[in-house]
Amino acid sequence: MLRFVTGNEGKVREAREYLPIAVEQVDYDYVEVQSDDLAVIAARGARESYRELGATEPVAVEDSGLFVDALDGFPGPYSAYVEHSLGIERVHRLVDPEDDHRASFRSVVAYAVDADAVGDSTADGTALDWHDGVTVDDGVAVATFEGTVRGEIVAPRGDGGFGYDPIFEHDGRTMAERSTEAKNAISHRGRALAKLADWLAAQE
Ligand code: ITT
Repeated sequence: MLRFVTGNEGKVREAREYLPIAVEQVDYDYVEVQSDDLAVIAARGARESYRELGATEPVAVEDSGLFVDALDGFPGPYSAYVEHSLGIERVHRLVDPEDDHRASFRSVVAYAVDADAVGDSTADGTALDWHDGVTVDDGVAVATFEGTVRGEIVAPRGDGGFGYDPIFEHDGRTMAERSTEAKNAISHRGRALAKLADWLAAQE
């Protein structure tokens, strides 16, 4: 069983669709450190959550964001704040129609587990094909898995998904115009979760 620490039900829905293990949503408010690096934010959150929840089961935290090329990566790590303050329609309007509309969605899933459970694979490096970084501290291993998808910022379309999905178009359709399954197959979170799923399979 995996305890997914998040207040975002959309993330949990996608994780349940993707991972081969049971996913329980835990609403714990970890400290989101200020960093331009999603991996740092997610890894710190996972480590703190694992410690504070007295976890006996692995814990996952995911940090994600929309990085708009023409806005030098804005809103990036501040995507949640900007979504709730400006709203996605205004983010779309921030991109000058004459400008490049390209953008990336990025996701980092950080997975915290008792270091003994992954001892061999982290020590001899066999897991390195799947995860993008691992830190072991005080008996807790935290592995991070990254995923990115490129697309374009467009006027809102579709009523599926969540967050910025209606203004992010990939391959002719916005993310909000796809089913969860179809979005997972190409999305930043789907790609990060796929790496985690491969890694979990290799642990068995
Ligand atoms: P947590 O409780 O997990 O932190 P959150 O929604 O605050 O949930 P983040 O801090 O990772 O999540 O912020 C990510 C922001 O990017 C937030 O505004 C999301 O709505 C948006 N976002 C992330 N993934 C997305 C996706 O797949 N589709 C649309 N918007 C997404």
